[in-house]
Amino acid sequence: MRLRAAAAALLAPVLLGGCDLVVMNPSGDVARQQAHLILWSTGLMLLIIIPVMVLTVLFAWKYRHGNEDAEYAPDWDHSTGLELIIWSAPLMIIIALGALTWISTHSLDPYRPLARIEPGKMLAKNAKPLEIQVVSLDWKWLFIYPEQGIATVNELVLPMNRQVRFRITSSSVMNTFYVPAMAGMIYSMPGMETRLHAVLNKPGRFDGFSANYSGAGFSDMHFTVDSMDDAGFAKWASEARAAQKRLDLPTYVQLEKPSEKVPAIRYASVAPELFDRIVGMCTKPGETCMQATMMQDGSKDPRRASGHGTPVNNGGHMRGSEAKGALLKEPEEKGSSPHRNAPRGAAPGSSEPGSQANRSMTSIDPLPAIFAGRAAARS
Ligand SMILES: [Cu+2]
Repeated sequence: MRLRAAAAALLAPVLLGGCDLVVMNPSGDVARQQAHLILWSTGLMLLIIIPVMVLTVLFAWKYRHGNEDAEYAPDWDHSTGLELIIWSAPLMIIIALGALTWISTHSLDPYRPLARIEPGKMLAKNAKPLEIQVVSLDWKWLFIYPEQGIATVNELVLPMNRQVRFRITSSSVMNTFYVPAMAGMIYSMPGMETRLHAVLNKPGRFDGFSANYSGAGFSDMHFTVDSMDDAGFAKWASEARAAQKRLDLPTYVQLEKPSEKVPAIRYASVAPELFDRIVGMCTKPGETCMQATMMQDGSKDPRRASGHGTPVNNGGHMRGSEAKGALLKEPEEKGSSPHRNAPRGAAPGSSEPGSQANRSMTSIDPLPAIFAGRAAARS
């Protein structure tokens, strides 16, 4: 028995070393910082958990029934020293965890442009990020490269060690854009745009997928992420530019239709402002873009001649217009109704033992005249 336990203890690191958890061993600087955050917070919490578990066993052993040597103190009830340890240790850990969380949620904010490419290598202030527009379709991923003028489906290629700015949206339902080796997951939502800044530091092929269930074809809604050096990326982009297919609006409307297990597709060109049209939900002919609707609604408001910023569904009811209804009436304008639960005097029975009114102690005030009249007419 003891031998088997020893063997298990010896084997554990070997067995655990075999699995390569991509989240804990990523290839992008952002995901690595997130992995460090997980390790630090786990370590900080273990500072409490491990001593508590060890002490539990220790106390149970020391004060066991059979131990005659344990000190017996039935009147003990307070120890300032113990209180100090018990309260200060978790307090310090919470403060440390809070500081760590505060700093990293701000420095790892996905909307914030990266400050560094990898540890110790700061990003030049004027270095332009590569913009990639990501659209989650049913059930495939569309990537638009505005700088290169190309687009792909289910194939994402990134130049190594260059900051990438992802602009993310969805065509129909909510998904999440997730490349575990690169950074955390970001929701893609129809009619709106979310963002992610990230970088890959190692060459290779990684997995990308959605972590938010979106229906029948969800299981095969994967894409490959290839990280290449600059020359490889340029070569790939020029190959894509030589592709047969072009992504104009009618092609996009076809592409948008639900389909499963779609192989990688490359498009040599992209309709101008396609991504903004997808966000504005106006890819089909004759549809008005949401941005335009907002401008129009905004321009109805005389105080907003610039045509900016009023919500879409606010038409016809601008701020500052007269509100109607009870909220704006004076109390005397609203009138009043009978006060049915006002305190009433003692029951008649207490002063008039034989009164007719004692027959029904549940009766309340007579009905208001208007109802009483109708009730009388009915009977
Ligand atoms: Cu949400």
